[in-house]
Amino acid sequence: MLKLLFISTPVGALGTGQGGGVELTIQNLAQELQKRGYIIEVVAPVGSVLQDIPVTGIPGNLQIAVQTQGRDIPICLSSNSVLGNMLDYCRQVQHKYDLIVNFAFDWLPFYLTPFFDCPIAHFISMGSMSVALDEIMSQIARDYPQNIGVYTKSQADTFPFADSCQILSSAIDLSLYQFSPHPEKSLAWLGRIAPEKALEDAVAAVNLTGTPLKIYGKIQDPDYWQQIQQDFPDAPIEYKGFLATQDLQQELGKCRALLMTPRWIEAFGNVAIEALACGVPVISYARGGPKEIVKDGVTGFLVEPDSIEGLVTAINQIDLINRQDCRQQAETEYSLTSLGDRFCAWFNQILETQNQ
Ligand code: HBI
Repeated sequence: MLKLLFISTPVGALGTGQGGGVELTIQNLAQELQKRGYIIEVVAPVGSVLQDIPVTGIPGNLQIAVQTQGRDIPICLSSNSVLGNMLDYCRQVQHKYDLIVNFAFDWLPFYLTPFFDCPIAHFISMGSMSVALDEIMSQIARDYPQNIGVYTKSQADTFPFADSCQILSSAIDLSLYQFSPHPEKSLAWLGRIAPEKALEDAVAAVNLTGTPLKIYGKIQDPDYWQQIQQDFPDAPIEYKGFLATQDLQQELGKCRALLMTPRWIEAFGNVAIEALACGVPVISYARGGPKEIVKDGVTGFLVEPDSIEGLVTAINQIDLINRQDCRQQAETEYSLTSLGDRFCAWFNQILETQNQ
C-alpha cells in the first residue's frame, strides 16, 4: 500500500479555519485514503488538529496568505519560517514515503521539487495569485506534467499551464451532514471573512430584502469586518463564529439558502457542497467553482457576478428550489468515495510516469 506524506498549508494550524477550504480537503482526503489502507502522515504548523489522522506539528512563523498581497511582490519567507521547517522535515523523512503531496500555495515547495528524491504531487488550492508563483508552477508543470492537481476547470484556466492540470473536484463526508427539510426564514453566509469573499454584497442584498442573515466563519481581516458593520448599521445580520462541522451543519440546515459572493475566482467552494448536503440551496455569483457546482434553477441560482440586484431576485425566488434535489446532488457528485477514486488514479499515474 502506498505511503503518503502530506504538506499542509503554512498559513495557519489545521483546525483554526485560517487555512480555508484546504483544511477540509486535507482532512477528507487523508481520512478516505487511510480507510483504503494507505499510510498517511500530515506535516503542518504546530497546534494542528485532524480527526484520526497522524499530524506532525512543526514550529515556526506562519506564511503570509498570498491573496492579501499584490501580484508583483517578491517571494517572502520570514525568519524561522514554518514552511522552511516543514520542508526540512520532509527532506529528512522522504525515504519512508512513496509520494509527497503538497497543499501549500507557495513558491518554496515548487522550487524544491527537483531537489527531492521522493516525487512531489502539488495540489493547488486557489487560482492565479502572483507572477513569481505562476512562473515556478509553470516550470514544474512543464517538467512534471502529471504532478499538478486543481479543484476545477475555472481555477485551472487562471493559469498559463491550464492544460496540464488534473481536475480533481472536491467532496465531503456526507454522513456528517444531515438533510434538513424544514428551514427557518434566515439565510446563511459562510467563509473566511476577508475582502476576496465580498461578504458586503450579501449584507447589501439582505439589507434590501430584510431577510435575516447568519454569518459563519473565521474573521481573517478584522478591519474589513468592522467596515461592513459600519457601512450597514441596520442590516439584519448576526455573526455566529467559526463552528466545528457538527454544529455548523446543524445551524446551516436551518437556513433557507446559502449566499456565496466571491469577488475572486473561487477555486472550488467547499461550503457550497456542505450546504447542498444539508438540503440548503446555494445562491452564488456565476464565476469560478460555484458556477460549476450549482445547477441554476435546480439546486440554487447563479446570478450575474457582482450584482446585488441579482442576489435580491434569487432570494425572492428561493422557495422554487426543492431541498431534496440539493441533498441528492451532493450524494451523486460529491461523496468521499468518488474523491478517493480520483486522487488514487492521479497518484498512480504520477508514480507510473516517474518509475518509467
Ligand atoms: N497563502 N502563502 C499562502 N499559502 C497557502 O498555502 C495558502 C495561502 N492562502 C490561502 C490558502 N492557502 C488556503 O486558505 C486556501 O484554501 C485558499
